[in-house]
Amino acid sequence: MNDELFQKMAQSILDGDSDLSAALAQQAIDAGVDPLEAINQGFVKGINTVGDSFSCGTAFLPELVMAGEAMKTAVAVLEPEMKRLGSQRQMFGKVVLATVQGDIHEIGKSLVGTILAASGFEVYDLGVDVATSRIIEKVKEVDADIVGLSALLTTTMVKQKEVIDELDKLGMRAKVKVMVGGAPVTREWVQRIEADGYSEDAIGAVAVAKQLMGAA
Ligand code: B1M
Repeated sequence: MNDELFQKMAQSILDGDSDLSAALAQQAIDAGVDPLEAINQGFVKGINTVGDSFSCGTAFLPELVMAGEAMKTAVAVLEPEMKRLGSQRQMFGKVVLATVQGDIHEIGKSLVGTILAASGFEVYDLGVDVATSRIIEKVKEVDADIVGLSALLTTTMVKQKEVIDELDKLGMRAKVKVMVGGAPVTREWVQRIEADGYSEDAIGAVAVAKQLMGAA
């Protein structure tokens, strides 16, 4: 039913057209389309195609940048609606969230943060390219229950392990659960670094976070 809208959404990302992606996001809200469905069935299809073209050498960095901007703009329009739909009183715990050091990919991490916040978690989003020391500092400051670490590059995944090792060294590992994610993260990697939880997507991240809090 919304196929045509979803196709236009994907195309707006392929074209790197932020004005259009924002307008289509608003159109989805006005039509009562679930914002997460709009992201997954529409905009994400576009960004994945751009990513594939980039890895084959048929798209270049400017296209990747413009597609990323168009995606970010669309998600920003949908964000208040996601929060509104998920708004609830029960609180599950505190999450410190970051994209690890050396990595500036923010869209997936921010989406995870928005959905967690809408699902009853108190989220402290430190942003992108965040040093391990800064993450640990924030965990101590807010007495976090969970640390959420996003990594989109095979070269930055090691920073997820660095945070776990540091928590271990400081004797905080038993108290603070670590959840990891990002496109290159696999179950095998999760086991290897002994993270407590992993999810492929934002909805799954909520289920995992609830499990880690013993609430699922
Ligand atoms: Co970059 N990039 N990028 N990029 N980029 C990838 C990741 C890449 C796979 C593209 C490719 O080659 N096919 C590739 C990585 C290869 C690798 O290491 N395996 C790549 C590369 C190489 C690079 C640069 C090195 C390019 C260059 O400069 N030569 C550079 C690195 C810069 C750096 O970080 N130091 C770079 C830069 C960029 C832009 C800045 C241009 C832009 C980001 C813009 C922004 O974020 N503001 C960008 C983009 C847009 C991408 C792709 C196309 C899309 C990423 C995205 O936003 N996806 C990406 C290819 C791809 O993934 N298809 C690519 C949509 C988002 C909703 O999904 O982020 O996967 P995702 O998040 C999901 C799940 O992974 C999961 O839930 C999210 C929601 O469903 N998830 C979690 C994520 N974090 C989680 C945390 C959790 C749980 C689940 O718990 C805590």
